[in-house]
Amino acid sequence: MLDILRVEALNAGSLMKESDFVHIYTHYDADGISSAAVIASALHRIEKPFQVTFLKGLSEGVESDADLIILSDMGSGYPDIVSQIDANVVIIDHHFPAGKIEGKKKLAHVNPHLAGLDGTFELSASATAYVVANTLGENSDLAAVALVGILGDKQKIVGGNAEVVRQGIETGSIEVKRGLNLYSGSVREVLMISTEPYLDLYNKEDELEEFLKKTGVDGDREIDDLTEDELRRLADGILLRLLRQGAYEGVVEEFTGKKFILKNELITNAVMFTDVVNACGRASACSIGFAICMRDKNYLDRAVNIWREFQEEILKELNRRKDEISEGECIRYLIMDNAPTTSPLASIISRYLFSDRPFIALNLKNSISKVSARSNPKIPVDMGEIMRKASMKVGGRGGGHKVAAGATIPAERADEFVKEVDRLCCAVHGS
Ligand SMILES: [Mn+2]
Repeated sequence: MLDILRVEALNAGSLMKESDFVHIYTHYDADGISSAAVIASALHRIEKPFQVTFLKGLSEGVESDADLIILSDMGSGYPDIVSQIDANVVIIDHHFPAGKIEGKKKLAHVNPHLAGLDGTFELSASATAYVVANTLGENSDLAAVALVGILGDKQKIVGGNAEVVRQGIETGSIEVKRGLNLYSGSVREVLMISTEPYLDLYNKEDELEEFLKKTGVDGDREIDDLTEDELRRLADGILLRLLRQGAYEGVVEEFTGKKFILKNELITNAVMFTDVVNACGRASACSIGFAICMRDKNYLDRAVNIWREFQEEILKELNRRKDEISEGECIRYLIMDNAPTTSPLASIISRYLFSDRPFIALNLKNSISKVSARSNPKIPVDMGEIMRKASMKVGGRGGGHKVAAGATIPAERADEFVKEVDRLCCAVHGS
């Protein structure tokens, strides 16, 4: 299936080979960081010098003396900006292309959408980068790094992604094991700090000890060393707790069954590696996330510390905010002032605490309010559509997917906005 990308990937590969110096611009999230690492590793192995810059978006602009600019996890949506770049350009992206690019010099545009593949769920930028990397040499071990982007973008392991993972398994860089998709570490620490699934055990020592006693699993044991029997009891305990908490049933599948082990990476637990890289990106420490994707041991401790602080910040914020959640007729909502983060909170609350209704979180900053909206497949509303309509009504902008959407609205019209979202959600329910 990935062969269909190969022609354009080969073009990208030859531009990389013929350049003297490469400047990679990439997105700051886990997919962007891991994509850059896949490309950079391949360049390093053919002794091609490179530099990496992390961006929130391409609108920040590109300025470089390099004779080859690589745009990864971005570029396809900005034909105007790309057309102005005065160097050879390689785009390695999986966002929907938004028009014709007139390159000033040579251009290779590797994007699953252009080859008839699904880039939304079935091929991440990192997996696309993996295809390009393998035109430069035997780089199949990088499938493990590509998996970080696949998981980070919450894509599915089907189609092209599945092919990348299969190659990783065949060549020994990825192993699939039966088990729970939890972080690695002591059982006690993992249960406390986990956000996927979120178990509401942070800073609740008595409850945690009670939970461990009931499940009969020693909290000091390493999760990765548990026997099948212990794992089963732990899984049962977690399931029961999730259902009592009000979690969406769909989350159960996500943490039971199989887990991916990355044999050659600094963090072998794939979900943990992904979350560490993601946390580095969100904490403006992209280069540390990049370094561990490049297997540089010197940065491992710092990366893990950033991740731990990031987790704790979310968990503390959840403990603070949980009681502030309000109810409308058909939705639940949370209005916050200058909160450090909105979207991880909204995801956790809607997935693990209140999954029966759509949920929106508003974060008021100065005159603007950022909105994160969440739903799940069991609720028959399209939050993307509702965000678009409701934000328009109050002079803002919004949109997104059915289950995850967002908006930016004028802060002084927040109450009116919440009422409109509630009304639109009720209208859907009623019909
Ligand atoms: Mn991506």
